[in-house]
This record gives sequence, C-alpha cells and structure tokens, in this order.
Amino acid sequence: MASERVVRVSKYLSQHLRHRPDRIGLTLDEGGWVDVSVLLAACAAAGFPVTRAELEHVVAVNDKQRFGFDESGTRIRANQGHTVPIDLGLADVAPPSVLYHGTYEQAVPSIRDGGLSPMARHDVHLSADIETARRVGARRGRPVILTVDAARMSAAGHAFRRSANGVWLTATVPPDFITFPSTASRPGARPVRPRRCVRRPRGT
Ligand code: HQG
Repeated sequence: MASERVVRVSKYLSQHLRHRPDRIGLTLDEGGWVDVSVLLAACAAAGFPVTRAELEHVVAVNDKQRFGFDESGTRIRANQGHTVPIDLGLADVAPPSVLYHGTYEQAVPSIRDGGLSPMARHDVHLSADIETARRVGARRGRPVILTVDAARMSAAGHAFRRSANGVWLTATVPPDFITFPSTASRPGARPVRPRRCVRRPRGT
C-alpha cells in the first residue's frame, strides 16, 4: 500500500472517527467504537471505499497509532483526539514528574494568562518526550515547548490519563504549573520582555 494512500485513509478515518462521524452516517458508541463492517460500508457508500486489508494495514503502520481495534477485532476507534462527545474510559494514572506540550509562538501570551485549555478537543495533550512536543507545535508555526510540572499537578489533585497510543491527557493545565522557555535559548529570536510589554489589555 503506497504511503500516500496510507495518509489519505488515515486522514479520512481521523475525520470520521474523531470529529464528524455524522458526515458519513456513522454513530459512535459511548466509548467511540464502531463496527468495522459498518465503517467500511459507510466509507464505500460515501464514495471512499476502503478494503478490510487496507484498514488493518493503516491501523498497524499509522505513524502515531491513531486507531485501535477492540480485543475481538470487530470494532475500531480513534485512540484519542476526539471532538465528538465520547468517553474513552481510560483510568487515571500517575504521570511522570515532567510532561511537555508543544505549542506555537502566537499562542504563548494567552497560555501565560490562562494556562493550557483543551480547545476543541476533550483534553490537553501532553507528551513524555520533548521531540514529540516539538513536532506537535511545529504544525502551527515556530514551535514553543512548554514544560509541565505534572508531579505537582498530580499532588494538587489534577487527574491524568494515558491513551492507548501514549498521549498524556489532562483536563487543563493552569499557568502556575507551566515553565515557559526563555526566548534567549532560541537562536535568532527577539527577546521576550519588550514584546510582553506591548501586550494588549484583556478584552480588546
Ligand atoms: C493551543 C495531533 C491559546 C495549543 C498532534 C494548541 C497532537 C491555546 C492548540 C494532537 C491555549 C490546540 C493534539 C490557550 C491551548 N490559548 N492557545 N489558553 N491552550 N492552546 O490540535 O495539542 O495528528 O487541539 O497549544 O500531533 O496541538 O491529530 O491540540 O496549539 O498529538 O493525531 O491550542 O493532535 O495529533 O490545538 O494537538 P489541538 P494539540 P493527530
């Protein structure tokens, strides 16, 4: 299966297993699952036929392990990243002491003020390694890596869960738990202090 086809099928599945199942007439159950046969029939009816072998290949080789079958192999769901209201049913687990979030420069002033919000998704997504955070942030511009004091958050009562594909999830991260990088550490970046001075007042 060509890699372009893998990416196309993966994007199509993400769209309909995370965000807009209704667009192809799918209904996800409360855990986000759908029968594989129902999914394949819906894809075909919507003009995007996918074979079972292709589906199995995409699930197996997906770069982020975005999708998973249930134990019987008859149902499939996205492992995380939903915007539709489902409950992944993940148990709370103790996080590593430090987690990372990759964002982009334009978001930083708002995150300094209000912390990290899930935005359209169910949770804030965090990673245990810096490289993943860098890749996530680079999707939107110059990446900025935020360091989250997960141990202190956990001690303060914030719950953490880990998705089947290793993404750390939590409801929100208040700014007190975030360490922002000093721009001085980024070659060529302008110093942060003068730019913060010209920040517009709230509500404008
Ligand atoms: C930012 C992809 C302003 C946040 C990735 C991010 C990940 C704020 C954006 C997964 C904010 C939301 C998730 C605040 C957060 N003010 N901006 N208070 N709080 N933000 O896509 O974490 O390919 O919903 O920093 O690789 O970027 O889809 O979240 O920039 O794993 O599998 O608001 O999605 O994976 O963006 O990415 P997203 P994310 P997939």
